[in-house]
Amino acid sequence: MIDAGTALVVVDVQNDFCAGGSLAVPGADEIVPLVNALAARFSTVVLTQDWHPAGHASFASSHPGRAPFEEVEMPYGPQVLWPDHCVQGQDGADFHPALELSAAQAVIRKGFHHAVDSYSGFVEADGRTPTGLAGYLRERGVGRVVIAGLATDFCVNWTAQDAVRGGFEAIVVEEACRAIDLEGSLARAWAAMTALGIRRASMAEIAAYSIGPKSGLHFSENSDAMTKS
Ligand code: VGL
Ligand code: ZN
Repeated sequence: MIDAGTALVVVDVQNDFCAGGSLAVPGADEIVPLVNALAARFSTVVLTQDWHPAGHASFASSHPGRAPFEEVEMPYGPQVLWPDHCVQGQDGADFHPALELSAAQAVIRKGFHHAVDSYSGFVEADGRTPTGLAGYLRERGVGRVVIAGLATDFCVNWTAQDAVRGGFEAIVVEEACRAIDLEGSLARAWAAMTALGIRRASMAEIAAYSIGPKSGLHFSENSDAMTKS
């Protein structure tokens, strides 16, 4: 098992982002078995859940004359408008039925303030309202997060960036994520994450870490591979 000081954060693997959902991310269902395999290696597992009230400000339907995927200016900055998705209590907001994360210890809901979106699992889009995830992890002795889920260029990206801003080391398992990729957003997301020192690890690299806690394993400086020392 990977040491308890390294948490797996599974971002938004919810029906509306998967096949048949209102904001389906291409290939999203393919990551479910990978996320399940990852989770089996971590003793600390946390999920985020996009959790919007009906009529949320991020929904195009809340902006007369606007269409999904257009951008508007909000008091906190630019906001992409989305199809209605992940409405509190509806099936679309449920986790994918094949996700086997019953051992996960916390679910952090986000995006529940009517007028403010939250791609990040740590801080809302106003840039200052915390979700509580940083405190939860810190209080549990977590210093490093490994992130998988949906969507690479939105919620995974902002969650990873805010992890670093919050003082955590962050690693993204690229194979266990899928992107929306709106007008180059995926390339921009990777550029921003890389600039912040966020590394990518493959499933194989995570598997190679399964050699017991405090094994002296570290992430190499010169590549994004985890290596044993
Ligand atoms: C997400 C768009 C809107 C995500 C959430 O999980 O990446 N994207 N809400
Ligand atoms: Zn959302």
